[in-house]
Amino acid sequence: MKLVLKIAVVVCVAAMLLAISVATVADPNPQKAAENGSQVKIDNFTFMPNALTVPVGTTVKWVNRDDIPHTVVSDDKTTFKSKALDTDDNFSYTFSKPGTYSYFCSIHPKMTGQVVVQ
Ligand SMILES: [Cu+2]
Repeated sequence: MKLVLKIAVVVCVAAMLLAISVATVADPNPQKAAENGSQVKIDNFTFMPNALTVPVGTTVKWVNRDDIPHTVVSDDKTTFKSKALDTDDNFSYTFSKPGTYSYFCSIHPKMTGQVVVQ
């Protein structure tokens, strides 16, 4: 009877450790990918990367590395709309719904980019 109890405790502890290791292994990776892939640099009249694919819930940050001001405005002009970003200014928007979001710079409308949210 005592041995059965011991085995039950060992199995329980093993299951808990497995759950913890799965949680710690599974969690940081998507987060890290989101952090690395959620920034768009604006330089030389170009959004880089020009098309960005992110998971739902990602906050995308645009940073203006150009010497002149730019804006980040969604094609519908309502989903997101930054003020004029001076050099090194940034603008962030969190994409909570899947879809393809095209955007442009309202000062230089030929500057366009796209965020695909999956
Ligand atoms: Cu611009």
